[in-house]
Amino acid sequence: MFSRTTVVLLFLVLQCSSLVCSDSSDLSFKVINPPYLGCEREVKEGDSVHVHFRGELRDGTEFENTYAADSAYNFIVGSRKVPVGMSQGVMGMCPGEIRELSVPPHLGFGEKGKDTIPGGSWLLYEVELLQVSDQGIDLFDELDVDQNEELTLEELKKYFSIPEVSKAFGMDFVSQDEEGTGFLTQTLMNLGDTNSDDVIVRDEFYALADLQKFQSMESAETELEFREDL
Ligand SMILES: [Ca+2]
Ligand SMILES: [Ca+2]
Repeated sequence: MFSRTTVVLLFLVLQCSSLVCSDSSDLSFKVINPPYLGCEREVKEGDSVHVHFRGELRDGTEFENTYAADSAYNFIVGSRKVPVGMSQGVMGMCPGEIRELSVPPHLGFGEKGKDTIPGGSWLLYEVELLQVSDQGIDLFDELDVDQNEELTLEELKKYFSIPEVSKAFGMDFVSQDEEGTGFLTQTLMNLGDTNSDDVIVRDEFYALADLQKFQSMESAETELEFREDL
């Protein structure tokens, strides 16, 4: 007769192919629409991608729809801006391709959930890749050193030393002294901290839009005023 241990081992062997067990809680996806003809560029880690997507819970509740908002979404693959499952799910995609992703909770919003998404939820996405471009960095991830999803003034200071940012501002900007950088950091905080709680959260940061918007800061710096309580 088989011992209990043997039965358990046999069960595991049946569940696993080769050395890797197929975990039913892994991410899975299927291609709904193949890529445009002649895909020359597949998405890889660190790429900047432009997507449209719909996100639903398993009970059919829609929690996000960029088509409805007519506002395509941009993120760096691997950035903490999106759940791990979203980054994993777009890897290897080509422009024009549409995939359906089934993301388990641990690759989604975990046991805590987020906003209207309850903890422990599976996330079902339909993602359409519009564009992929070369590597970028997610500035929020770069600045949020302690990864608490809030940027303090201290963390924000590093903003102007990030090469991509200094480049956008030009060499004159890089040569700003400490006092000047401090002033600009505070200006950035004032612009981004829309609820005035002295930290910038991810949504506030992205709402500051792209670097182009900041390029006018240097010339506008004399026109901007500090908040009254400073
Ligand atoms: Ca932080
Ligand atoms: Ca804030």
